[in-house]
Amino acid sequence: MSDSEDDANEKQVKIVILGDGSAGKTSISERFSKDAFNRDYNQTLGIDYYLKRINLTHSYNVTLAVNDVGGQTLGGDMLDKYIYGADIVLLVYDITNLQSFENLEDWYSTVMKYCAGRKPLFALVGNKSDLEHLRAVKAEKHHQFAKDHDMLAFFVSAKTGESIESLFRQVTANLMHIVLPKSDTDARSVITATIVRQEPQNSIPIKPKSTQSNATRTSICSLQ
Ligand code: G3D
Ligand code: MG
Repeated sequence: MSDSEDDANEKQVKIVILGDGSAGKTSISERFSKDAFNRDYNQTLGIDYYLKRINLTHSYNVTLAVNDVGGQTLGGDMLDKYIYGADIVLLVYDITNLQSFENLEDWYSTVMKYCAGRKPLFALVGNKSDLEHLRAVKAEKHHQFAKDHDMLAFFVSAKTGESIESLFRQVTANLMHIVLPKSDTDARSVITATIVRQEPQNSIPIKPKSTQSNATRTSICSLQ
């Protein structure tokens, strides 16, 4: 997270999206950045990069640098570079694919290995919630994983757009210690919020301990 010296209310946040191939990382990135869902995706090779500026409060703007990492890069040479400096990591799985959920343990430990000195804010993202009838991962498992790893937890659908905007707004607000009102669901309009110094309450389903006192979070991610 970097502060602009010209405008203290302008921030840039690096978000890295990880998870197995076909979990929906590119679809989530495209839905958020372009409000589009494309059925004809090619497999992401390496990384795709999106920039989107959001308005968290009437005077508080954040530019999100969304890094969509190809699923085939777990264990790849470049993954440490992609993760470097991440403020937020979204761990995405497909709720109809149990293996994609179980592999998140490896994704999580890989990020932790590369960011030993500075844990980013993590969020667990169960994608394809429009396919509820095909669900292979129980919601309890989803919440338990998030609790065990001190993560925020979300269910979204890149296809319908459900909770996509809300996901990005909430993780960013949490990183910034901004409490968004409950009415801030998929909001595209100006949002009123209060900047607080202490831990946000009630607006986030699961609160990571790691973000409880990260006002002094550094922007250094040590590589090994
Ligand atoms: P990836 O970037 O994680 O590899 P993609 O995943 O975004 O390329 O998506 C993989 C497949 O899942 C794509 O279908 C895409 O259309 C589909 N998909 C992504 N998100 C959703 C969702 O929310 N709901 C549903 N129903 N499908 C989704 P194809 O057929 O191209 O493989
Ligand atoms: Mg992709």
